[in-house]
Amino acid sequence: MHRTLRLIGAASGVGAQDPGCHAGPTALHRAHAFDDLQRRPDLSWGETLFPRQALGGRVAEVADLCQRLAEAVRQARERGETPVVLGGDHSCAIGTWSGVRAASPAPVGLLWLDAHLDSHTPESTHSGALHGMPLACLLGQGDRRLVTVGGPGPKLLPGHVALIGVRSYEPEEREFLDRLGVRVFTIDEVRQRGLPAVFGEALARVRQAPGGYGVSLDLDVFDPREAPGVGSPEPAGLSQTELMPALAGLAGDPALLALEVMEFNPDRDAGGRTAALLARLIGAVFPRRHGA
Ligand code: NNH
Ligand code: MN
Ligand code: MN
Ligand code: MN
Repeated sequence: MHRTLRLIGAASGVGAQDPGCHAGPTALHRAHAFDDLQRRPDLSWGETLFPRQALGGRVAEVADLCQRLAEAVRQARERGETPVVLGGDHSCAIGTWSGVRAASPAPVGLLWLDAHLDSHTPESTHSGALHGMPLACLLGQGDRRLVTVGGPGPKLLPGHVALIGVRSYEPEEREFLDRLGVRVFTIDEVRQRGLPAVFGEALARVRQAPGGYGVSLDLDVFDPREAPGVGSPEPAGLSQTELMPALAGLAGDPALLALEVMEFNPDRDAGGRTAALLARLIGAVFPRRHGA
């Protein structure tokens, strides 16, 4: 199938305790690892959105950025483009998937690849960090200003969501997801069954959504030895050898609506390895067609 890719930067750091991911999109735009991608005729780098110091504190700031991101993503989808959102801390997922949902006539699914669950509410969070809450917001729970970004919530239905690679979470967020019936594939389950089996099952679930599905990839799903440039490194993650073939299997799937790759922190990216991994990842999911 023919796609036109639209890269959109979301330069948020305010959603995390360590704000280093705010520099992610700008660093990628300049990175040599991105040169080949940016020469592709089927890809354009659209806007990079920066936070504005909104009156009302961090929630207002994240809500404002997500509102603008949702609008950019919705417009890209309505032009028939495939948005590829680059972060930025993971709180921006609220904007990406609210925008995808707004452009879709039917419910959409979401595959969430992350070391974490990102499913806290303001009541359950231990850290207070908003990048620990976006999935709960998309499922309709959390601060009203975030739940209603780009339209009324919930943006996702629990049966259309699956997480893979999880290995660090607090009990309250796990209880929240279990109560809703969201499927969580922990790294232990991946180790027992192998990634191909787990990935296939997760994909089958999110593909049940009638409107298509998206992928939200938090770079900390990878092992930090391979992807050191992330906001919150967690040991014992997935290897590229495991995850890249699974992601390459999505290439050409017309039901895939958008991709986001979040939590890139250039300050921690020794040798530019994570930027290079990210460029390869986009190329794997969206290979350039011959003659295109
Ligand atoms: N669960 C933790 C919190 O709520 C960690 C969130 N950090 C992430 N999420 N990087 O992907 O603060
Ligand atoms: Mn994470
Ligand atoms: Mn804690
Ligand atoms: Mn995350």
